[in-house]
Order: sequence, then C-alpha cells, then structure tokens
Amino acid sequence: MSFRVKSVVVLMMAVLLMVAAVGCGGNKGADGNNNAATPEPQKMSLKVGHVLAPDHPYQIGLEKFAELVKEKTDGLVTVEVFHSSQLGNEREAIEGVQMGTLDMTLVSTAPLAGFSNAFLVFDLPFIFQSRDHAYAVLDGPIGQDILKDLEKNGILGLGYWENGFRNLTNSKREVVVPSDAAGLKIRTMENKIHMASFRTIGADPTPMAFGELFTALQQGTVDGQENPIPIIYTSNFFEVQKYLSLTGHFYAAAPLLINKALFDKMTPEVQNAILEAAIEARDFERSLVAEMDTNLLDEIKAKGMIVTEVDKDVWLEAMMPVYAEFENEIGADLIDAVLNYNY
Ligand code: EAX
Repeated sequence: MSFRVKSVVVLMMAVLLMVAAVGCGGNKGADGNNNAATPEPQKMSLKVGHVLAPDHPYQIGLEKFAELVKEKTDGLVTVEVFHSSQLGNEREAIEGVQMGTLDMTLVSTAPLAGFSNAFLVFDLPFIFQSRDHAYAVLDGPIGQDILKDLEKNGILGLGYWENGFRNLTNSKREVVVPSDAAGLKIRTMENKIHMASFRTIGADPTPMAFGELFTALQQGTVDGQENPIPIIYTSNFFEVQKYLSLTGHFYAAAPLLINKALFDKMTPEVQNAILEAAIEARDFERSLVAEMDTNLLDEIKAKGMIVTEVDKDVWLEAMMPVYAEFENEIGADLIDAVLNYNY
C-alpha cells in the first residue's frame, strides 16, 4: 500500500475514533453529568388470583395490598385482584405462578404440600393452640424457612396471610364427638393429612377443588366440608349445610405467592415496596379474619344453621394417630419444634 493511501487510511481511522469518543461521552451535559437517557422504569400490572368470594378477607386484604403497592411505587406498579377461581383453582394457580403464566396467588398451605413436603407440618390437626402460636411459628425462622423451600420451584413466598381455624359442617346430623361423623362423606382439600385425619374418625374424605364445593354440597355429592367461619359465611354454605361443629381442627395459613423470576427482575425499590405492602396487608387481613370469626357466628345462626360447641381435646385425641402416621415423613423434630415453640 503506497504511503499516500496509508496516510488517508490513518486519517480516516483517527476521524472515526474521534467521532466514537464524542459519541460515547457526548451525553455529558454542561453540568458534566451523564445525560444518557436513563431508561424510564417500566409501568407494571400484576394479576393475583384466589378462589374465595369477593367479600372474603382474601379479597379485601388483596385490595388493600394493591392500594399499598400503588402508593409505595407512585403508581408504577398496579395489582389486579381476581376472586372466585376466575384464574383457576388453588393447585392450578400455584402451577401458574411456578410457570410464570400467573403473577401471584393467595392460597391455603394445604395444596402446597404437593409442591413441597415441608408444609405438611402445618396441616396436622390442632398443631397450633392459638393465633399467637401460629403467627410466632409462621413469621419466625420455622415458617420462613419452609416458605423459602418453595424457591426451588420458582415461587417466592411474601409471607403468611390467614384462612383460619377450620370447622366441620354437614347436612345430615349434629356432630358433637368424632364418632358422630362416622360414615359422613366430607369434602377435604387435596391434602393427605387432612384426608387421613377424617379417615381416622371413620368419616369418608373426598378431596375436591374449592370451586366445585358449593354445587357438591347442594347436590349431596358430599355430606359436609370443613372451613373457617368467614368462608362458611361468604360462600353461603349456610344455604346447603344445616349443622356447624366448632371443632377448629386445622389451622389454615395462606401464603401470598409471586413468580420468583418476575420479582427478581424488579428494581430493589419496587421489591421493597411489594415486601412492605405484603406485610402491612397481611396484618390487616389477619385482623379481619379474627373479627369475622367472632362477629359472623350470630349471623350464621340467624341463617338457620345449628351451631355446636365441642370438646376440642376429645377431637385431638381421636385424630392423634395421624401424628404417628406422618412422623417419619415430616420429622419428629420439626413436629416437636412447632408444637412446643416458645413464644
Ligand atoms: O384457601 O379449599 C379450601 O377449603 C380453602 O379453604 C380455600 O381454598 C381457601
């Protein structure tokens, strides 16, 4: 290559390098700050689904969550709440959050046992003696570690909300002691401990998605079911159930779940806003369930249900065999740690 041609090539490269330098640093304004258009944080709308009625604490609590998230992110993130199984039943919703086809869901722990065995301990009959006991375990290291176990499934738990202490209803007869339930077809959640507990007292457990339950009760496909007072009332079970026994045999915690990959993509500020809102709304939702547990009993009686107090110790003794049946699977240490948690 002749000297002349070489000189032109060198000159052209020098010009290109200068243009490139100006191009990179060219966003420096007079103030010396980099005025490169920092990407505007993206507006985001999250969908959360649950299976309960529009006037249940799940819905009211999630509406509070939506309000707090919008406020804490200055409107950047909005949350749409879908009730009454519009986005699928609980197992489908958990699968959806796992796959990322659904952003969030609020479910009972019972169906989660199918995704992580660690949750089984919470489904043992009478494992929690009170709300204070439940909250101390769930919000402490034991509950948080079990929630963390979901992350291997791509699901992030944002804390435990509350479904509540579950009571037995049926359309056939008053149930005072466990043997009164013998032979009754009782719908349970899709959870092997719940089913074993009712089998132990001689009932006939039938696992079923919540969305199918009212019709099954109406048509007599099942004789009874078990749920907390707020669900019995807001799902109108008093229309298809005559007898309510205040057994309080299981405590159902309700973790708020979000797709982990979606959460991980959010900015730290948005993540903190969502975490804070989830805890503030959790406390609001828990207090609402406790309030309804007390206030709705008279309403349920007024709707014609016969409400029976029972001796819970008798029910615990009758369901006790499930502890031995599942001890190896759950772990004796974990059962003991939960039962005797110091709070
Ligand atoms: O989590 O299925 C049930 O009985 C649950 O209480 C309900 O799905 C709310």
